[in-house]
Amino acid sequence: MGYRVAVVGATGAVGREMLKTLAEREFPADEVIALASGRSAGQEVSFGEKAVLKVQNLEKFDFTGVDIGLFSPGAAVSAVHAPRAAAAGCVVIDNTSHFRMEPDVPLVVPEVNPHALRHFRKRNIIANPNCSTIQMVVALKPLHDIARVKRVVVATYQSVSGAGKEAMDELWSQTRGVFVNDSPKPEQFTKQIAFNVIPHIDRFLEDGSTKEEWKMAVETRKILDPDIAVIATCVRVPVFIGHAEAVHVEFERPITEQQAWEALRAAPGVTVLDRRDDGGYATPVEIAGEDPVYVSRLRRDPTVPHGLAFWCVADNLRKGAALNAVQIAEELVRQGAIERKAA
Ligand code: 11C
Repeated sequence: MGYRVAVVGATGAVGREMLKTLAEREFPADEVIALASGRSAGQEVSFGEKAVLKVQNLEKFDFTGVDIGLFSPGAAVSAVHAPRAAAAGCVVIDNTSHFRMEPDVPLVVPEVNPHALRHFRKRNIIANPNCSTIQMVVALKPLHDIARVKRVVVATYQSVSGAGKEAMDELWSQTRGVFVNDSPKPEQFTKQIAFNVIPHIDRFLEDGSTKEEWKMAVETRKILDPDIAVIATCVRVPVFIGHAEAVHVEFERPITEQQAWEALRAAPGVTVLDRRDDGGYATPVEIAGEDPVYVSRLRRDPTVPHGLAFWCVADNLRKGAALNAVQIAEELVRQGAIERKAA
C-alpha cells in the first residue's frame, strides 16, 4: 500500500518537475493528484512516460486522506492552502518562501540537516529552501564539517526558469526579437534579459540588498549554522535552466585543497568536475536535467587566513526545487514518520 500524494501548482515549471521526479524515482505512491488554480483545472499534465493526470481545482479540493502535499503554487497561494492541507492531516512540503523562516517550520536539505525533520509535526509543514541556497549548502556542508565556515561571499548566475515559465518564454521571445529587429518590452524582468545580465532578483530591501540575497544569508544560517556570515549578489543571466555560483569561503580552521576535494567527492549529492584545463568544469547547459550539485574551479583564496573559492552549478528546477522536495518526502518515509491514511 503506497501513499496518496498531491502536487499543488502542477502546471508550473516546478510542479511539472515534481511530477516527473516522483515518477522517475518511483516514489511509493498509490495515487498522485495534480492541483492548480481554477484557471488551470481540467488541463492535463504528464506523470512519467505513460500517465496523464487531469488537473483539479485547488480551491475546491479537500485534503482529507492525502498523506503528502508537494506545494509550489506561489507564496500567496501556499499561505492560504498549505495550512488548510496541514490541518486536514496532509504533510506539506512547501517550495515557496512563505514559511521558510518561521521557527517552528523545518527548512530542510536532506544531505545537510535531515535531523531538522524531527520537529515537522508542530505545523505539519516543511519548507523547501530557495534554489540558490540549496546548491550552496550542499557544497558547503562537507567543508564545514572539516574546518567550520566563518564567512561566505557569493555571486550567483541564475537562470530564468527560477522566475517561472513566462520568464523562460520572455528570454526566448526577446532573443528571437533581437534578430528580427523587434525587441518586446520586458515584462517578467525589469530590463531586457536577452544578451544581458540583471543584478536584481526578487524585491529590494531597505539596506540595498535584494530579498533573494537576504534569503541566501538567513536560509544558510537556519540550515547549516547560525554563526555563518553570508554576503550575496544575485544576478539573473540569459540561461534557461541551471544556476551557477562563484563561492568564496573563509574558514575558522586550516583546510587544504586536497582535503576539500576528498570531502566533496565523498559527499552525498555532490559531483566534483574539476580538471584544471580547457572545459574541465561544469556549466548549466551540460547539467540541466541532472540531480547532483557540481563543484568545479576549487582553489585556495590567499586573500584571507583560511580561504577557498569554488564554482558550483545545479539544475535549479531539480535539486533547487522538485528533487529536494521529493527527497524530503523520501527521508520522511525512510524515517517512518508518515503513516499511510488509506491503510
Ligand atoms: C529565482 N531563486 O531564481 C528564485 C526562485 O524563494 O522560492 C525561487 C524563489 C523562492 O528567481
